[in-house]
Amino acid sequence: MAKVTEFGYLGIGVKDGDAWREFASQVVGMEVLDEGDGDRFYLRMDNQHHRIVVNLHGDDDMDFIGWRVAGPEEFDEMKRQLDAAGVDWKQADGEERKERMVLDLLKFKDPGGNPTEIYHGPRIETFLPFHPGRRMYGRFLTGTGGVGHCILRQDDVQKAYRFYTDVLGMRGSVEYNLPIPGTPMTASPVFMHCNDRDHSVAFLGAPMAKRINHLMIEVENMDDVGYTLDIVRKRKIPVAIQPGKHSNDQMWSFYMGNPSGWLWEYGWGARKATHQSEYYVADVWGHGVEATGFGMDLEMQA
Ligand code: MBD
Ligand code: FE
Repeated sequence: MAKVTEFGYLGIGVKDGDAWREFASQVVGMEVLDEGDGDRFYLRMDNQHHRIVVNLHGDDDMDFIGWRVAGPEEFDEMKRQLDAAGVDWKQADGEERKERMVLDLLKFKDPGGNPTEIYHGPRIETFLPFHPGRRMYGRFLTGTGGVGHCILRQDDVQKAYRFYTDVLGMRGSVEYNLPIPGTPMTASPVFMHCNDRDHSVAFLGAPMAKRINHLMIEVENMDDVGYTLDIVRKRKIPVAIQPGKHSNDQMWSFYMGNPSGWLWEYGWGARKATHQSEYYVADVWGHGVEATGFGMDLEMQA
């Protein structure tokens, strides 16, 4: 069975391109590449041409997510897996491959309706070292763990779980059972991994206003989390989740509102995927809810 190997890129649609340029480079530290046909710009995090495409005049939501496979054989095998699952996928043409800067590419929608792409062969530009948009102590931690992780909308989490395991070759499970205060209900989000990153995608199991709830990016040096938080506080950017440590990836992280009104999680120090299922009822420490309305209003403290 072919398996996806990393969450390799993300496309987002934005209304305020200038605000996004400023946010991505001066708040987050990414490198802005002003290429494209004037309808988009790119964000670089490492030696891959880009990790994020920012499409202008968008709807302030995710446009597409790209999952990498190892090479041409796995790419063909993935087509057979999609066919066997009855997925309506489309082979990209040369123009689309050029735009994504990959050797080959196909597109479909996941069970939640999220535009999803499988590709192999990203454009790696080691001759052009990553240059952060502002000062950083270290670098973004991508590598074999890909961009980071995100939470995507699914109407039926069980169906999504089956699709991401049986068709895309990922593994995962429910990792938290969190009591929802004032109700007899429990929130049971599902986390999926495809490499040593603890999770590359997760599903909340609760209604979501947007296709994406948050993108997590990781840095190599803990001081970059603090340095970024200081910038966020100085600029009065909303902090939806205060610094804290998750139980599953054991990462120090906080969540800030981006110019499109969804969240970016900024973290350091995650442990590697355990590759065995576990569940938790609380986070290790912190992660108190601060700014509400970003779809992350549930306290995760014991
Ligand atoms: C995460 O990265 C996360 O975003 C949540 C809500 C819980 C555990 C890990
Ligand atoms: Fe997260």
